[in-house]
Amino acid sequence: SSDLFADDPSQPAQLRLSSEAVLLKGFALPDAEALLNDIAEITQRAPFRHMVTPGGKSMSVATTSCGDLGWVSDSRGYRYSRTDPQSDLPWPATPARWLDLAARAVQVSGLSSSGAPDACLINRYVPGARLSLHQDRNERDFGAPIISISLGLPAIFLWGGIQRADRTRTIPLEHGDVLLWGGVDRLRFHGVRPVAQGVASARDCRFNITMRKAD
Ligand code: MD3
Ligand code: FE
Repeated sequence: SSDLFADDPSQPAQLRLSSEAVLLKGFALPDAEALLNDIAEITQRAPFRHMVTPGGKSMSVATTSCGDLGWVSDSRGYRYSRTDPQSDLPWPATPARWLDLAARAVQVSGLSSSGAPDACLINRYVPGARLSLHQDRNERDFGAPIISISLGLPAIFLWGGIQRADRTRTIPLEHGDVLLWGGVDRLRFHGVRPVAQGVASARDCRFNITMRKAD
């Protein structure tokens, strides 16, 4: 990977992980407090919950959504839904600042995009929570990159290949990092190692926002 702005300390590091995956270190830092406030507001109407996988296991990561489409899982499988199954109400609207941040990140990354995200999944990791290796393949539109924003406690991200058995790279993700991936990198297996406890007085959990064009 190469640091495209290595000579310019005023620019955040931009690391190309592969041909269509880009990590923007600290890109969301100026918006981080506002993003956390937005999450607190969204989760008053659509609380975090532990979805059950089709295999019948409750996820250690708690999830909720905002936008036209929310990601849901139950015994029938994974899918996108226009309503929150807990309330039968539409998901809260995506804050304008999130869409603005997504558009700026796409522009800086240089990745091509078929349109704005319509689905925002919010994941909450308490210490010990993890996300096992998986592919994201429930979206109909593979022409737009997924944009992920990491907030709170750091985590080790696992970045694999197109086959589950392909070897994985480990990538540290920190508060304020933005990761984008699309195209040929869209179907890579990926996961998150169990999140470690923070040091005293630091944040007590990790949040990840993923914005996708699902429809
Ligand atoms: C997908 N979330 O919600 S996002 C998920 O940190 C999810 O909460 C993780 O995987 C999280 O489905 C990771 C970042 C990410 C990075 C690279 C990928 C997802 C990726 C590469 C290919 C496919
Ligand atoms: Fe994923």
